[in-house]
Order: sequence, then C-alpha cells, then structure tokens
Amino acid sequence: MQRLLNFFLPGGVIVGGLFLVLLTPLAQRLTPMTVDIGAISIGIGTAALAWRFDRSRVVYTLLLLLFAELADRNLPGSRRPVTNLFLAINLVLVAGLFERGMMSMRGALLLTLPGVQSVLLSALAPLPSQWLAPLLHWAPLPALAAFPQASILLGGVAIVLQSGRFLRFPNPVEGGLIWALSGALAANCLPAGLLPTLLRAGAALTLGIALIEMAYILAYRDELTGLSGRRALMECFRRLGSRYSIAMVDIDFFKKLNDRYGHDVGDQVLRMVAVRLRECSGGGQVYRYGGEEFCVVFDGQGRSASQPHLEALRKLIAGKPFVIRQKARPKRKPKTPSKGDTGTALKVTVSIGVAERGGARKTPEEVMKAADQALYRAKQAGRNQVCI
Ligand code: GH3
Ligand code: MG
Ligand code: MG
Repeated sequence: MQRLLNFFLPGGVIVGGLFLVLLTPLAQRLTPMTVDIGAISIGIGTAALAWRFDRSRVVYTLLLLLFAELADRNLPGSRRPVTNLFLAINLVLVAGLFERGMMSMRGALLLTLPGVQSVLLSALAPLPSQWLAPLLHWAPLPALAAFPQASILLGGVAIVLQSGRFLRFPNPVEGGLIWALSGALAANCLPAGLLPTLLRAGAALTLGIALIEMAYILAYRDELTGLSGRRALMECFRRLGSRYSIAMVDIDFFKKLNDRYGHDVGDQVLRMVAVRLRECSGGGQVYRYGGEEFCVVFDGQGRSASQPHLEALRKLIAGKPFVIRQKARPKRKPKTPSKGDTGTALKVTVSIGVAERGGARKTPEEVMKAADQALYRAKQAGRNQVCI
C-alpha cells in the first residue's frame, strides 16, 4: 500500500492534474510566457532541493530536461532524432547509475556530462547525424520504421531499469524518477511546442514534490521498521482530543535475544514485531518510541475500549513463532549450523502497559508516563501480559 502511494504520489497526481488543466478553459489562457515563468520557477526550486539533499541523479535529470528544452528551441527540427537518441542514452544512465552525491569529485564530474554532450551536439552541426545514421534508422520492427526505434527501445530500457530500482528502494524519489523519465521521453516524442514544455515542467515538479516527501519520511518515519517515529508521536500528541488512551509495548528479554543471535537477527525481529503491531485493530496508531519500545495511541477511546485490542495484539505476537531468515546464505551447508540459521523459529513476547487521560493525568506526556509504570508492573508480574 505504502509502495503504491510512493509511486502515485506525486507523479500520478501531477500527470492527472496536467491533463485536467489541458481539458479545461484554463488551457486557452496559457501563454508561452506564463508556461516559461512557471517552468523556470519549478526548475530552480527543484534544483535547489536536489542540491540540498545531495541527489545527483535528480540534478542530472533536471539538466536533461533543460537541455532537451533548449535543443527544441534552438536546433532545427531535423536534429530531433539525434537529440532523442542522446536523451534516451542519458535516461538509461540515470536509471542505472549509483547515487554518488554531488559533493564527491565523481558526482560533480558526472553532472558536467549533459552539458558536454549538448555543446558537442550543437557544435558538430551535421556530423553526428551521419555517424549515427545506422542507429537512427535501425528498425527491428518494420511496422514502426517511421519512429526512431533505438531511442524508443533505450527509453523503454530506462523505464524498466528505473522500475526495478523502485521495487528495490520503494521511496518517493525513485518512484518520482519513473514518472520524470517517462515525462522526458513523452515530451521528446511530441512536436516542439507548449505541450512538451508543460510535460518537462511536470516532470521537474514531480521530482521536487518527491524530494519534499522524502524529507518528510526521513524526519517522521523510523528507518528500520517503517513505522512512524518519535517525532510523529509528538505531533500526534498535539492533535489528541479530550479522550484517549496510550499504550507502551516492550519486547521481553530482547537484550538476551540480541546477545544470543546477534544484532542483525535482533533487527529482523524488530521489523517482524512492527509488522504484527501494524495489524492493531480498533484504530490504534503505532509508533516506534525507541529501541525495542513501541507506543500505541487510541484517539477517542478510553482504557477499557483499547485494552481488548492490545490483548489481541499481545496474543498475535506470542502466538506465532518468528522464523529468522539469514542474510547471506553460505554456499555449502556448514557441518554445524550457526546460531540464527535460516528457519530458526524464535518465540517472542511483548509486555504492554496502558493508561488513559483522566484525573490527575491531563497531558499525553503524563498519560504516557502512567502507561510506562503499567508496563513496569507487567514486567514485574512475569511479562507477556497487558497491565493497566
Ligand atoms: P525486558 O524484558 O525487561 O524488557 O528486557 P530487555 O532485555 O528487553 O530490556 P533492555 O531494555 O535491558 O534491553 C533492550 C535491548 O534492546 C538493549 C539493546 O541492545 C537492544 N536494542 C535497542 N535498540 C535496538 C535496535 O535498533 N536493534 C537491535 N538489534 N537491538 C536494539
Ligand atoms: Mg526496553
Ligand atoms: Mg525489553
């Protein structure tokens, strides 16, 4: 679900919005000047964000969009197949490159590449076309011989590569790059004019919003478990009404588990506990408070309403052993299996303390403190239980 959101927000929304604008009377009021001002502002804003977040592939894509636009405006239409081919090659580079950051020598050098290519392309007037003729007129699909097939194929390779990258790293920037690369390709398939400029501006805007979204995730989401983090919990406290309950969840004997199986297995267990906590019913919002402690907030519900949901959560975690996957499987089966081997089933339990707002406990911080005391009682009473 989160992956789908990372893909469609913001790219899908911007493309949808662009089509809507083009269908409404607003489209008639778009003049080349307003589009240019909009595109330049978006380009500068996104470039500043990409620079700040040290994302060289985003800057590279922005440069490609800029040079494709400049080529449309300054080179004769007959040069389009050549720029198309160069654009497609560079899109494959963006999708296949490792993120180097711009502060490194290699990263900085890399960013000069689109500029060098465009200078060469415009300086070597008709030469490249002759050199590239075999590639430009290469037509493995005779029915589509009119299209510059090499660039379409390379463009397709870039999109597939980038989609693979998004599956590995499902974050908004990688998702945004799929849309941006597609937008850059689509713009170059259209005749030069307002529409390709709008598409390129849309691609830059997608990247800009993706970077903002990424910053939000870095600030509010816990990297290991993917749950909302402590900062998000503090924000949630500000929004709570007059009736709520808060639970503190702590994994039992987690230090022992770490000591016995290692930190990596400990991390795996944390992730798996987080997956089960996410299934919390009754509207409980789950946060990673820190270490092996989690916090569940039930807005609008007192302790008696939230307790059964917490009990169900405790049972869910204790009921099914956690099967540990080892990170790197040895090629040959070792004679004596090491601790934490693939398939090891661990029984993990949690203790939970819950408290509600009321009486002397007026603020979320006070309620959380009471929940922490209840958690202590659960530990004292033998663990694997919910205490109030
Ligand atoms: P108790 O049942 O009383 O809660 O015992 P415990 O061992 O779970 O409690 P304690 O607070 O002593 O230990 C928590 C351990 O959690 C200590 C630390 O090594 C481990 N830990 C904290 N954060 C992480 C993490 O991000 N990854 C891993 N693998 N371990 C962590
Ligand atoms: Mg603890
Ligand atoms: Mg613990």
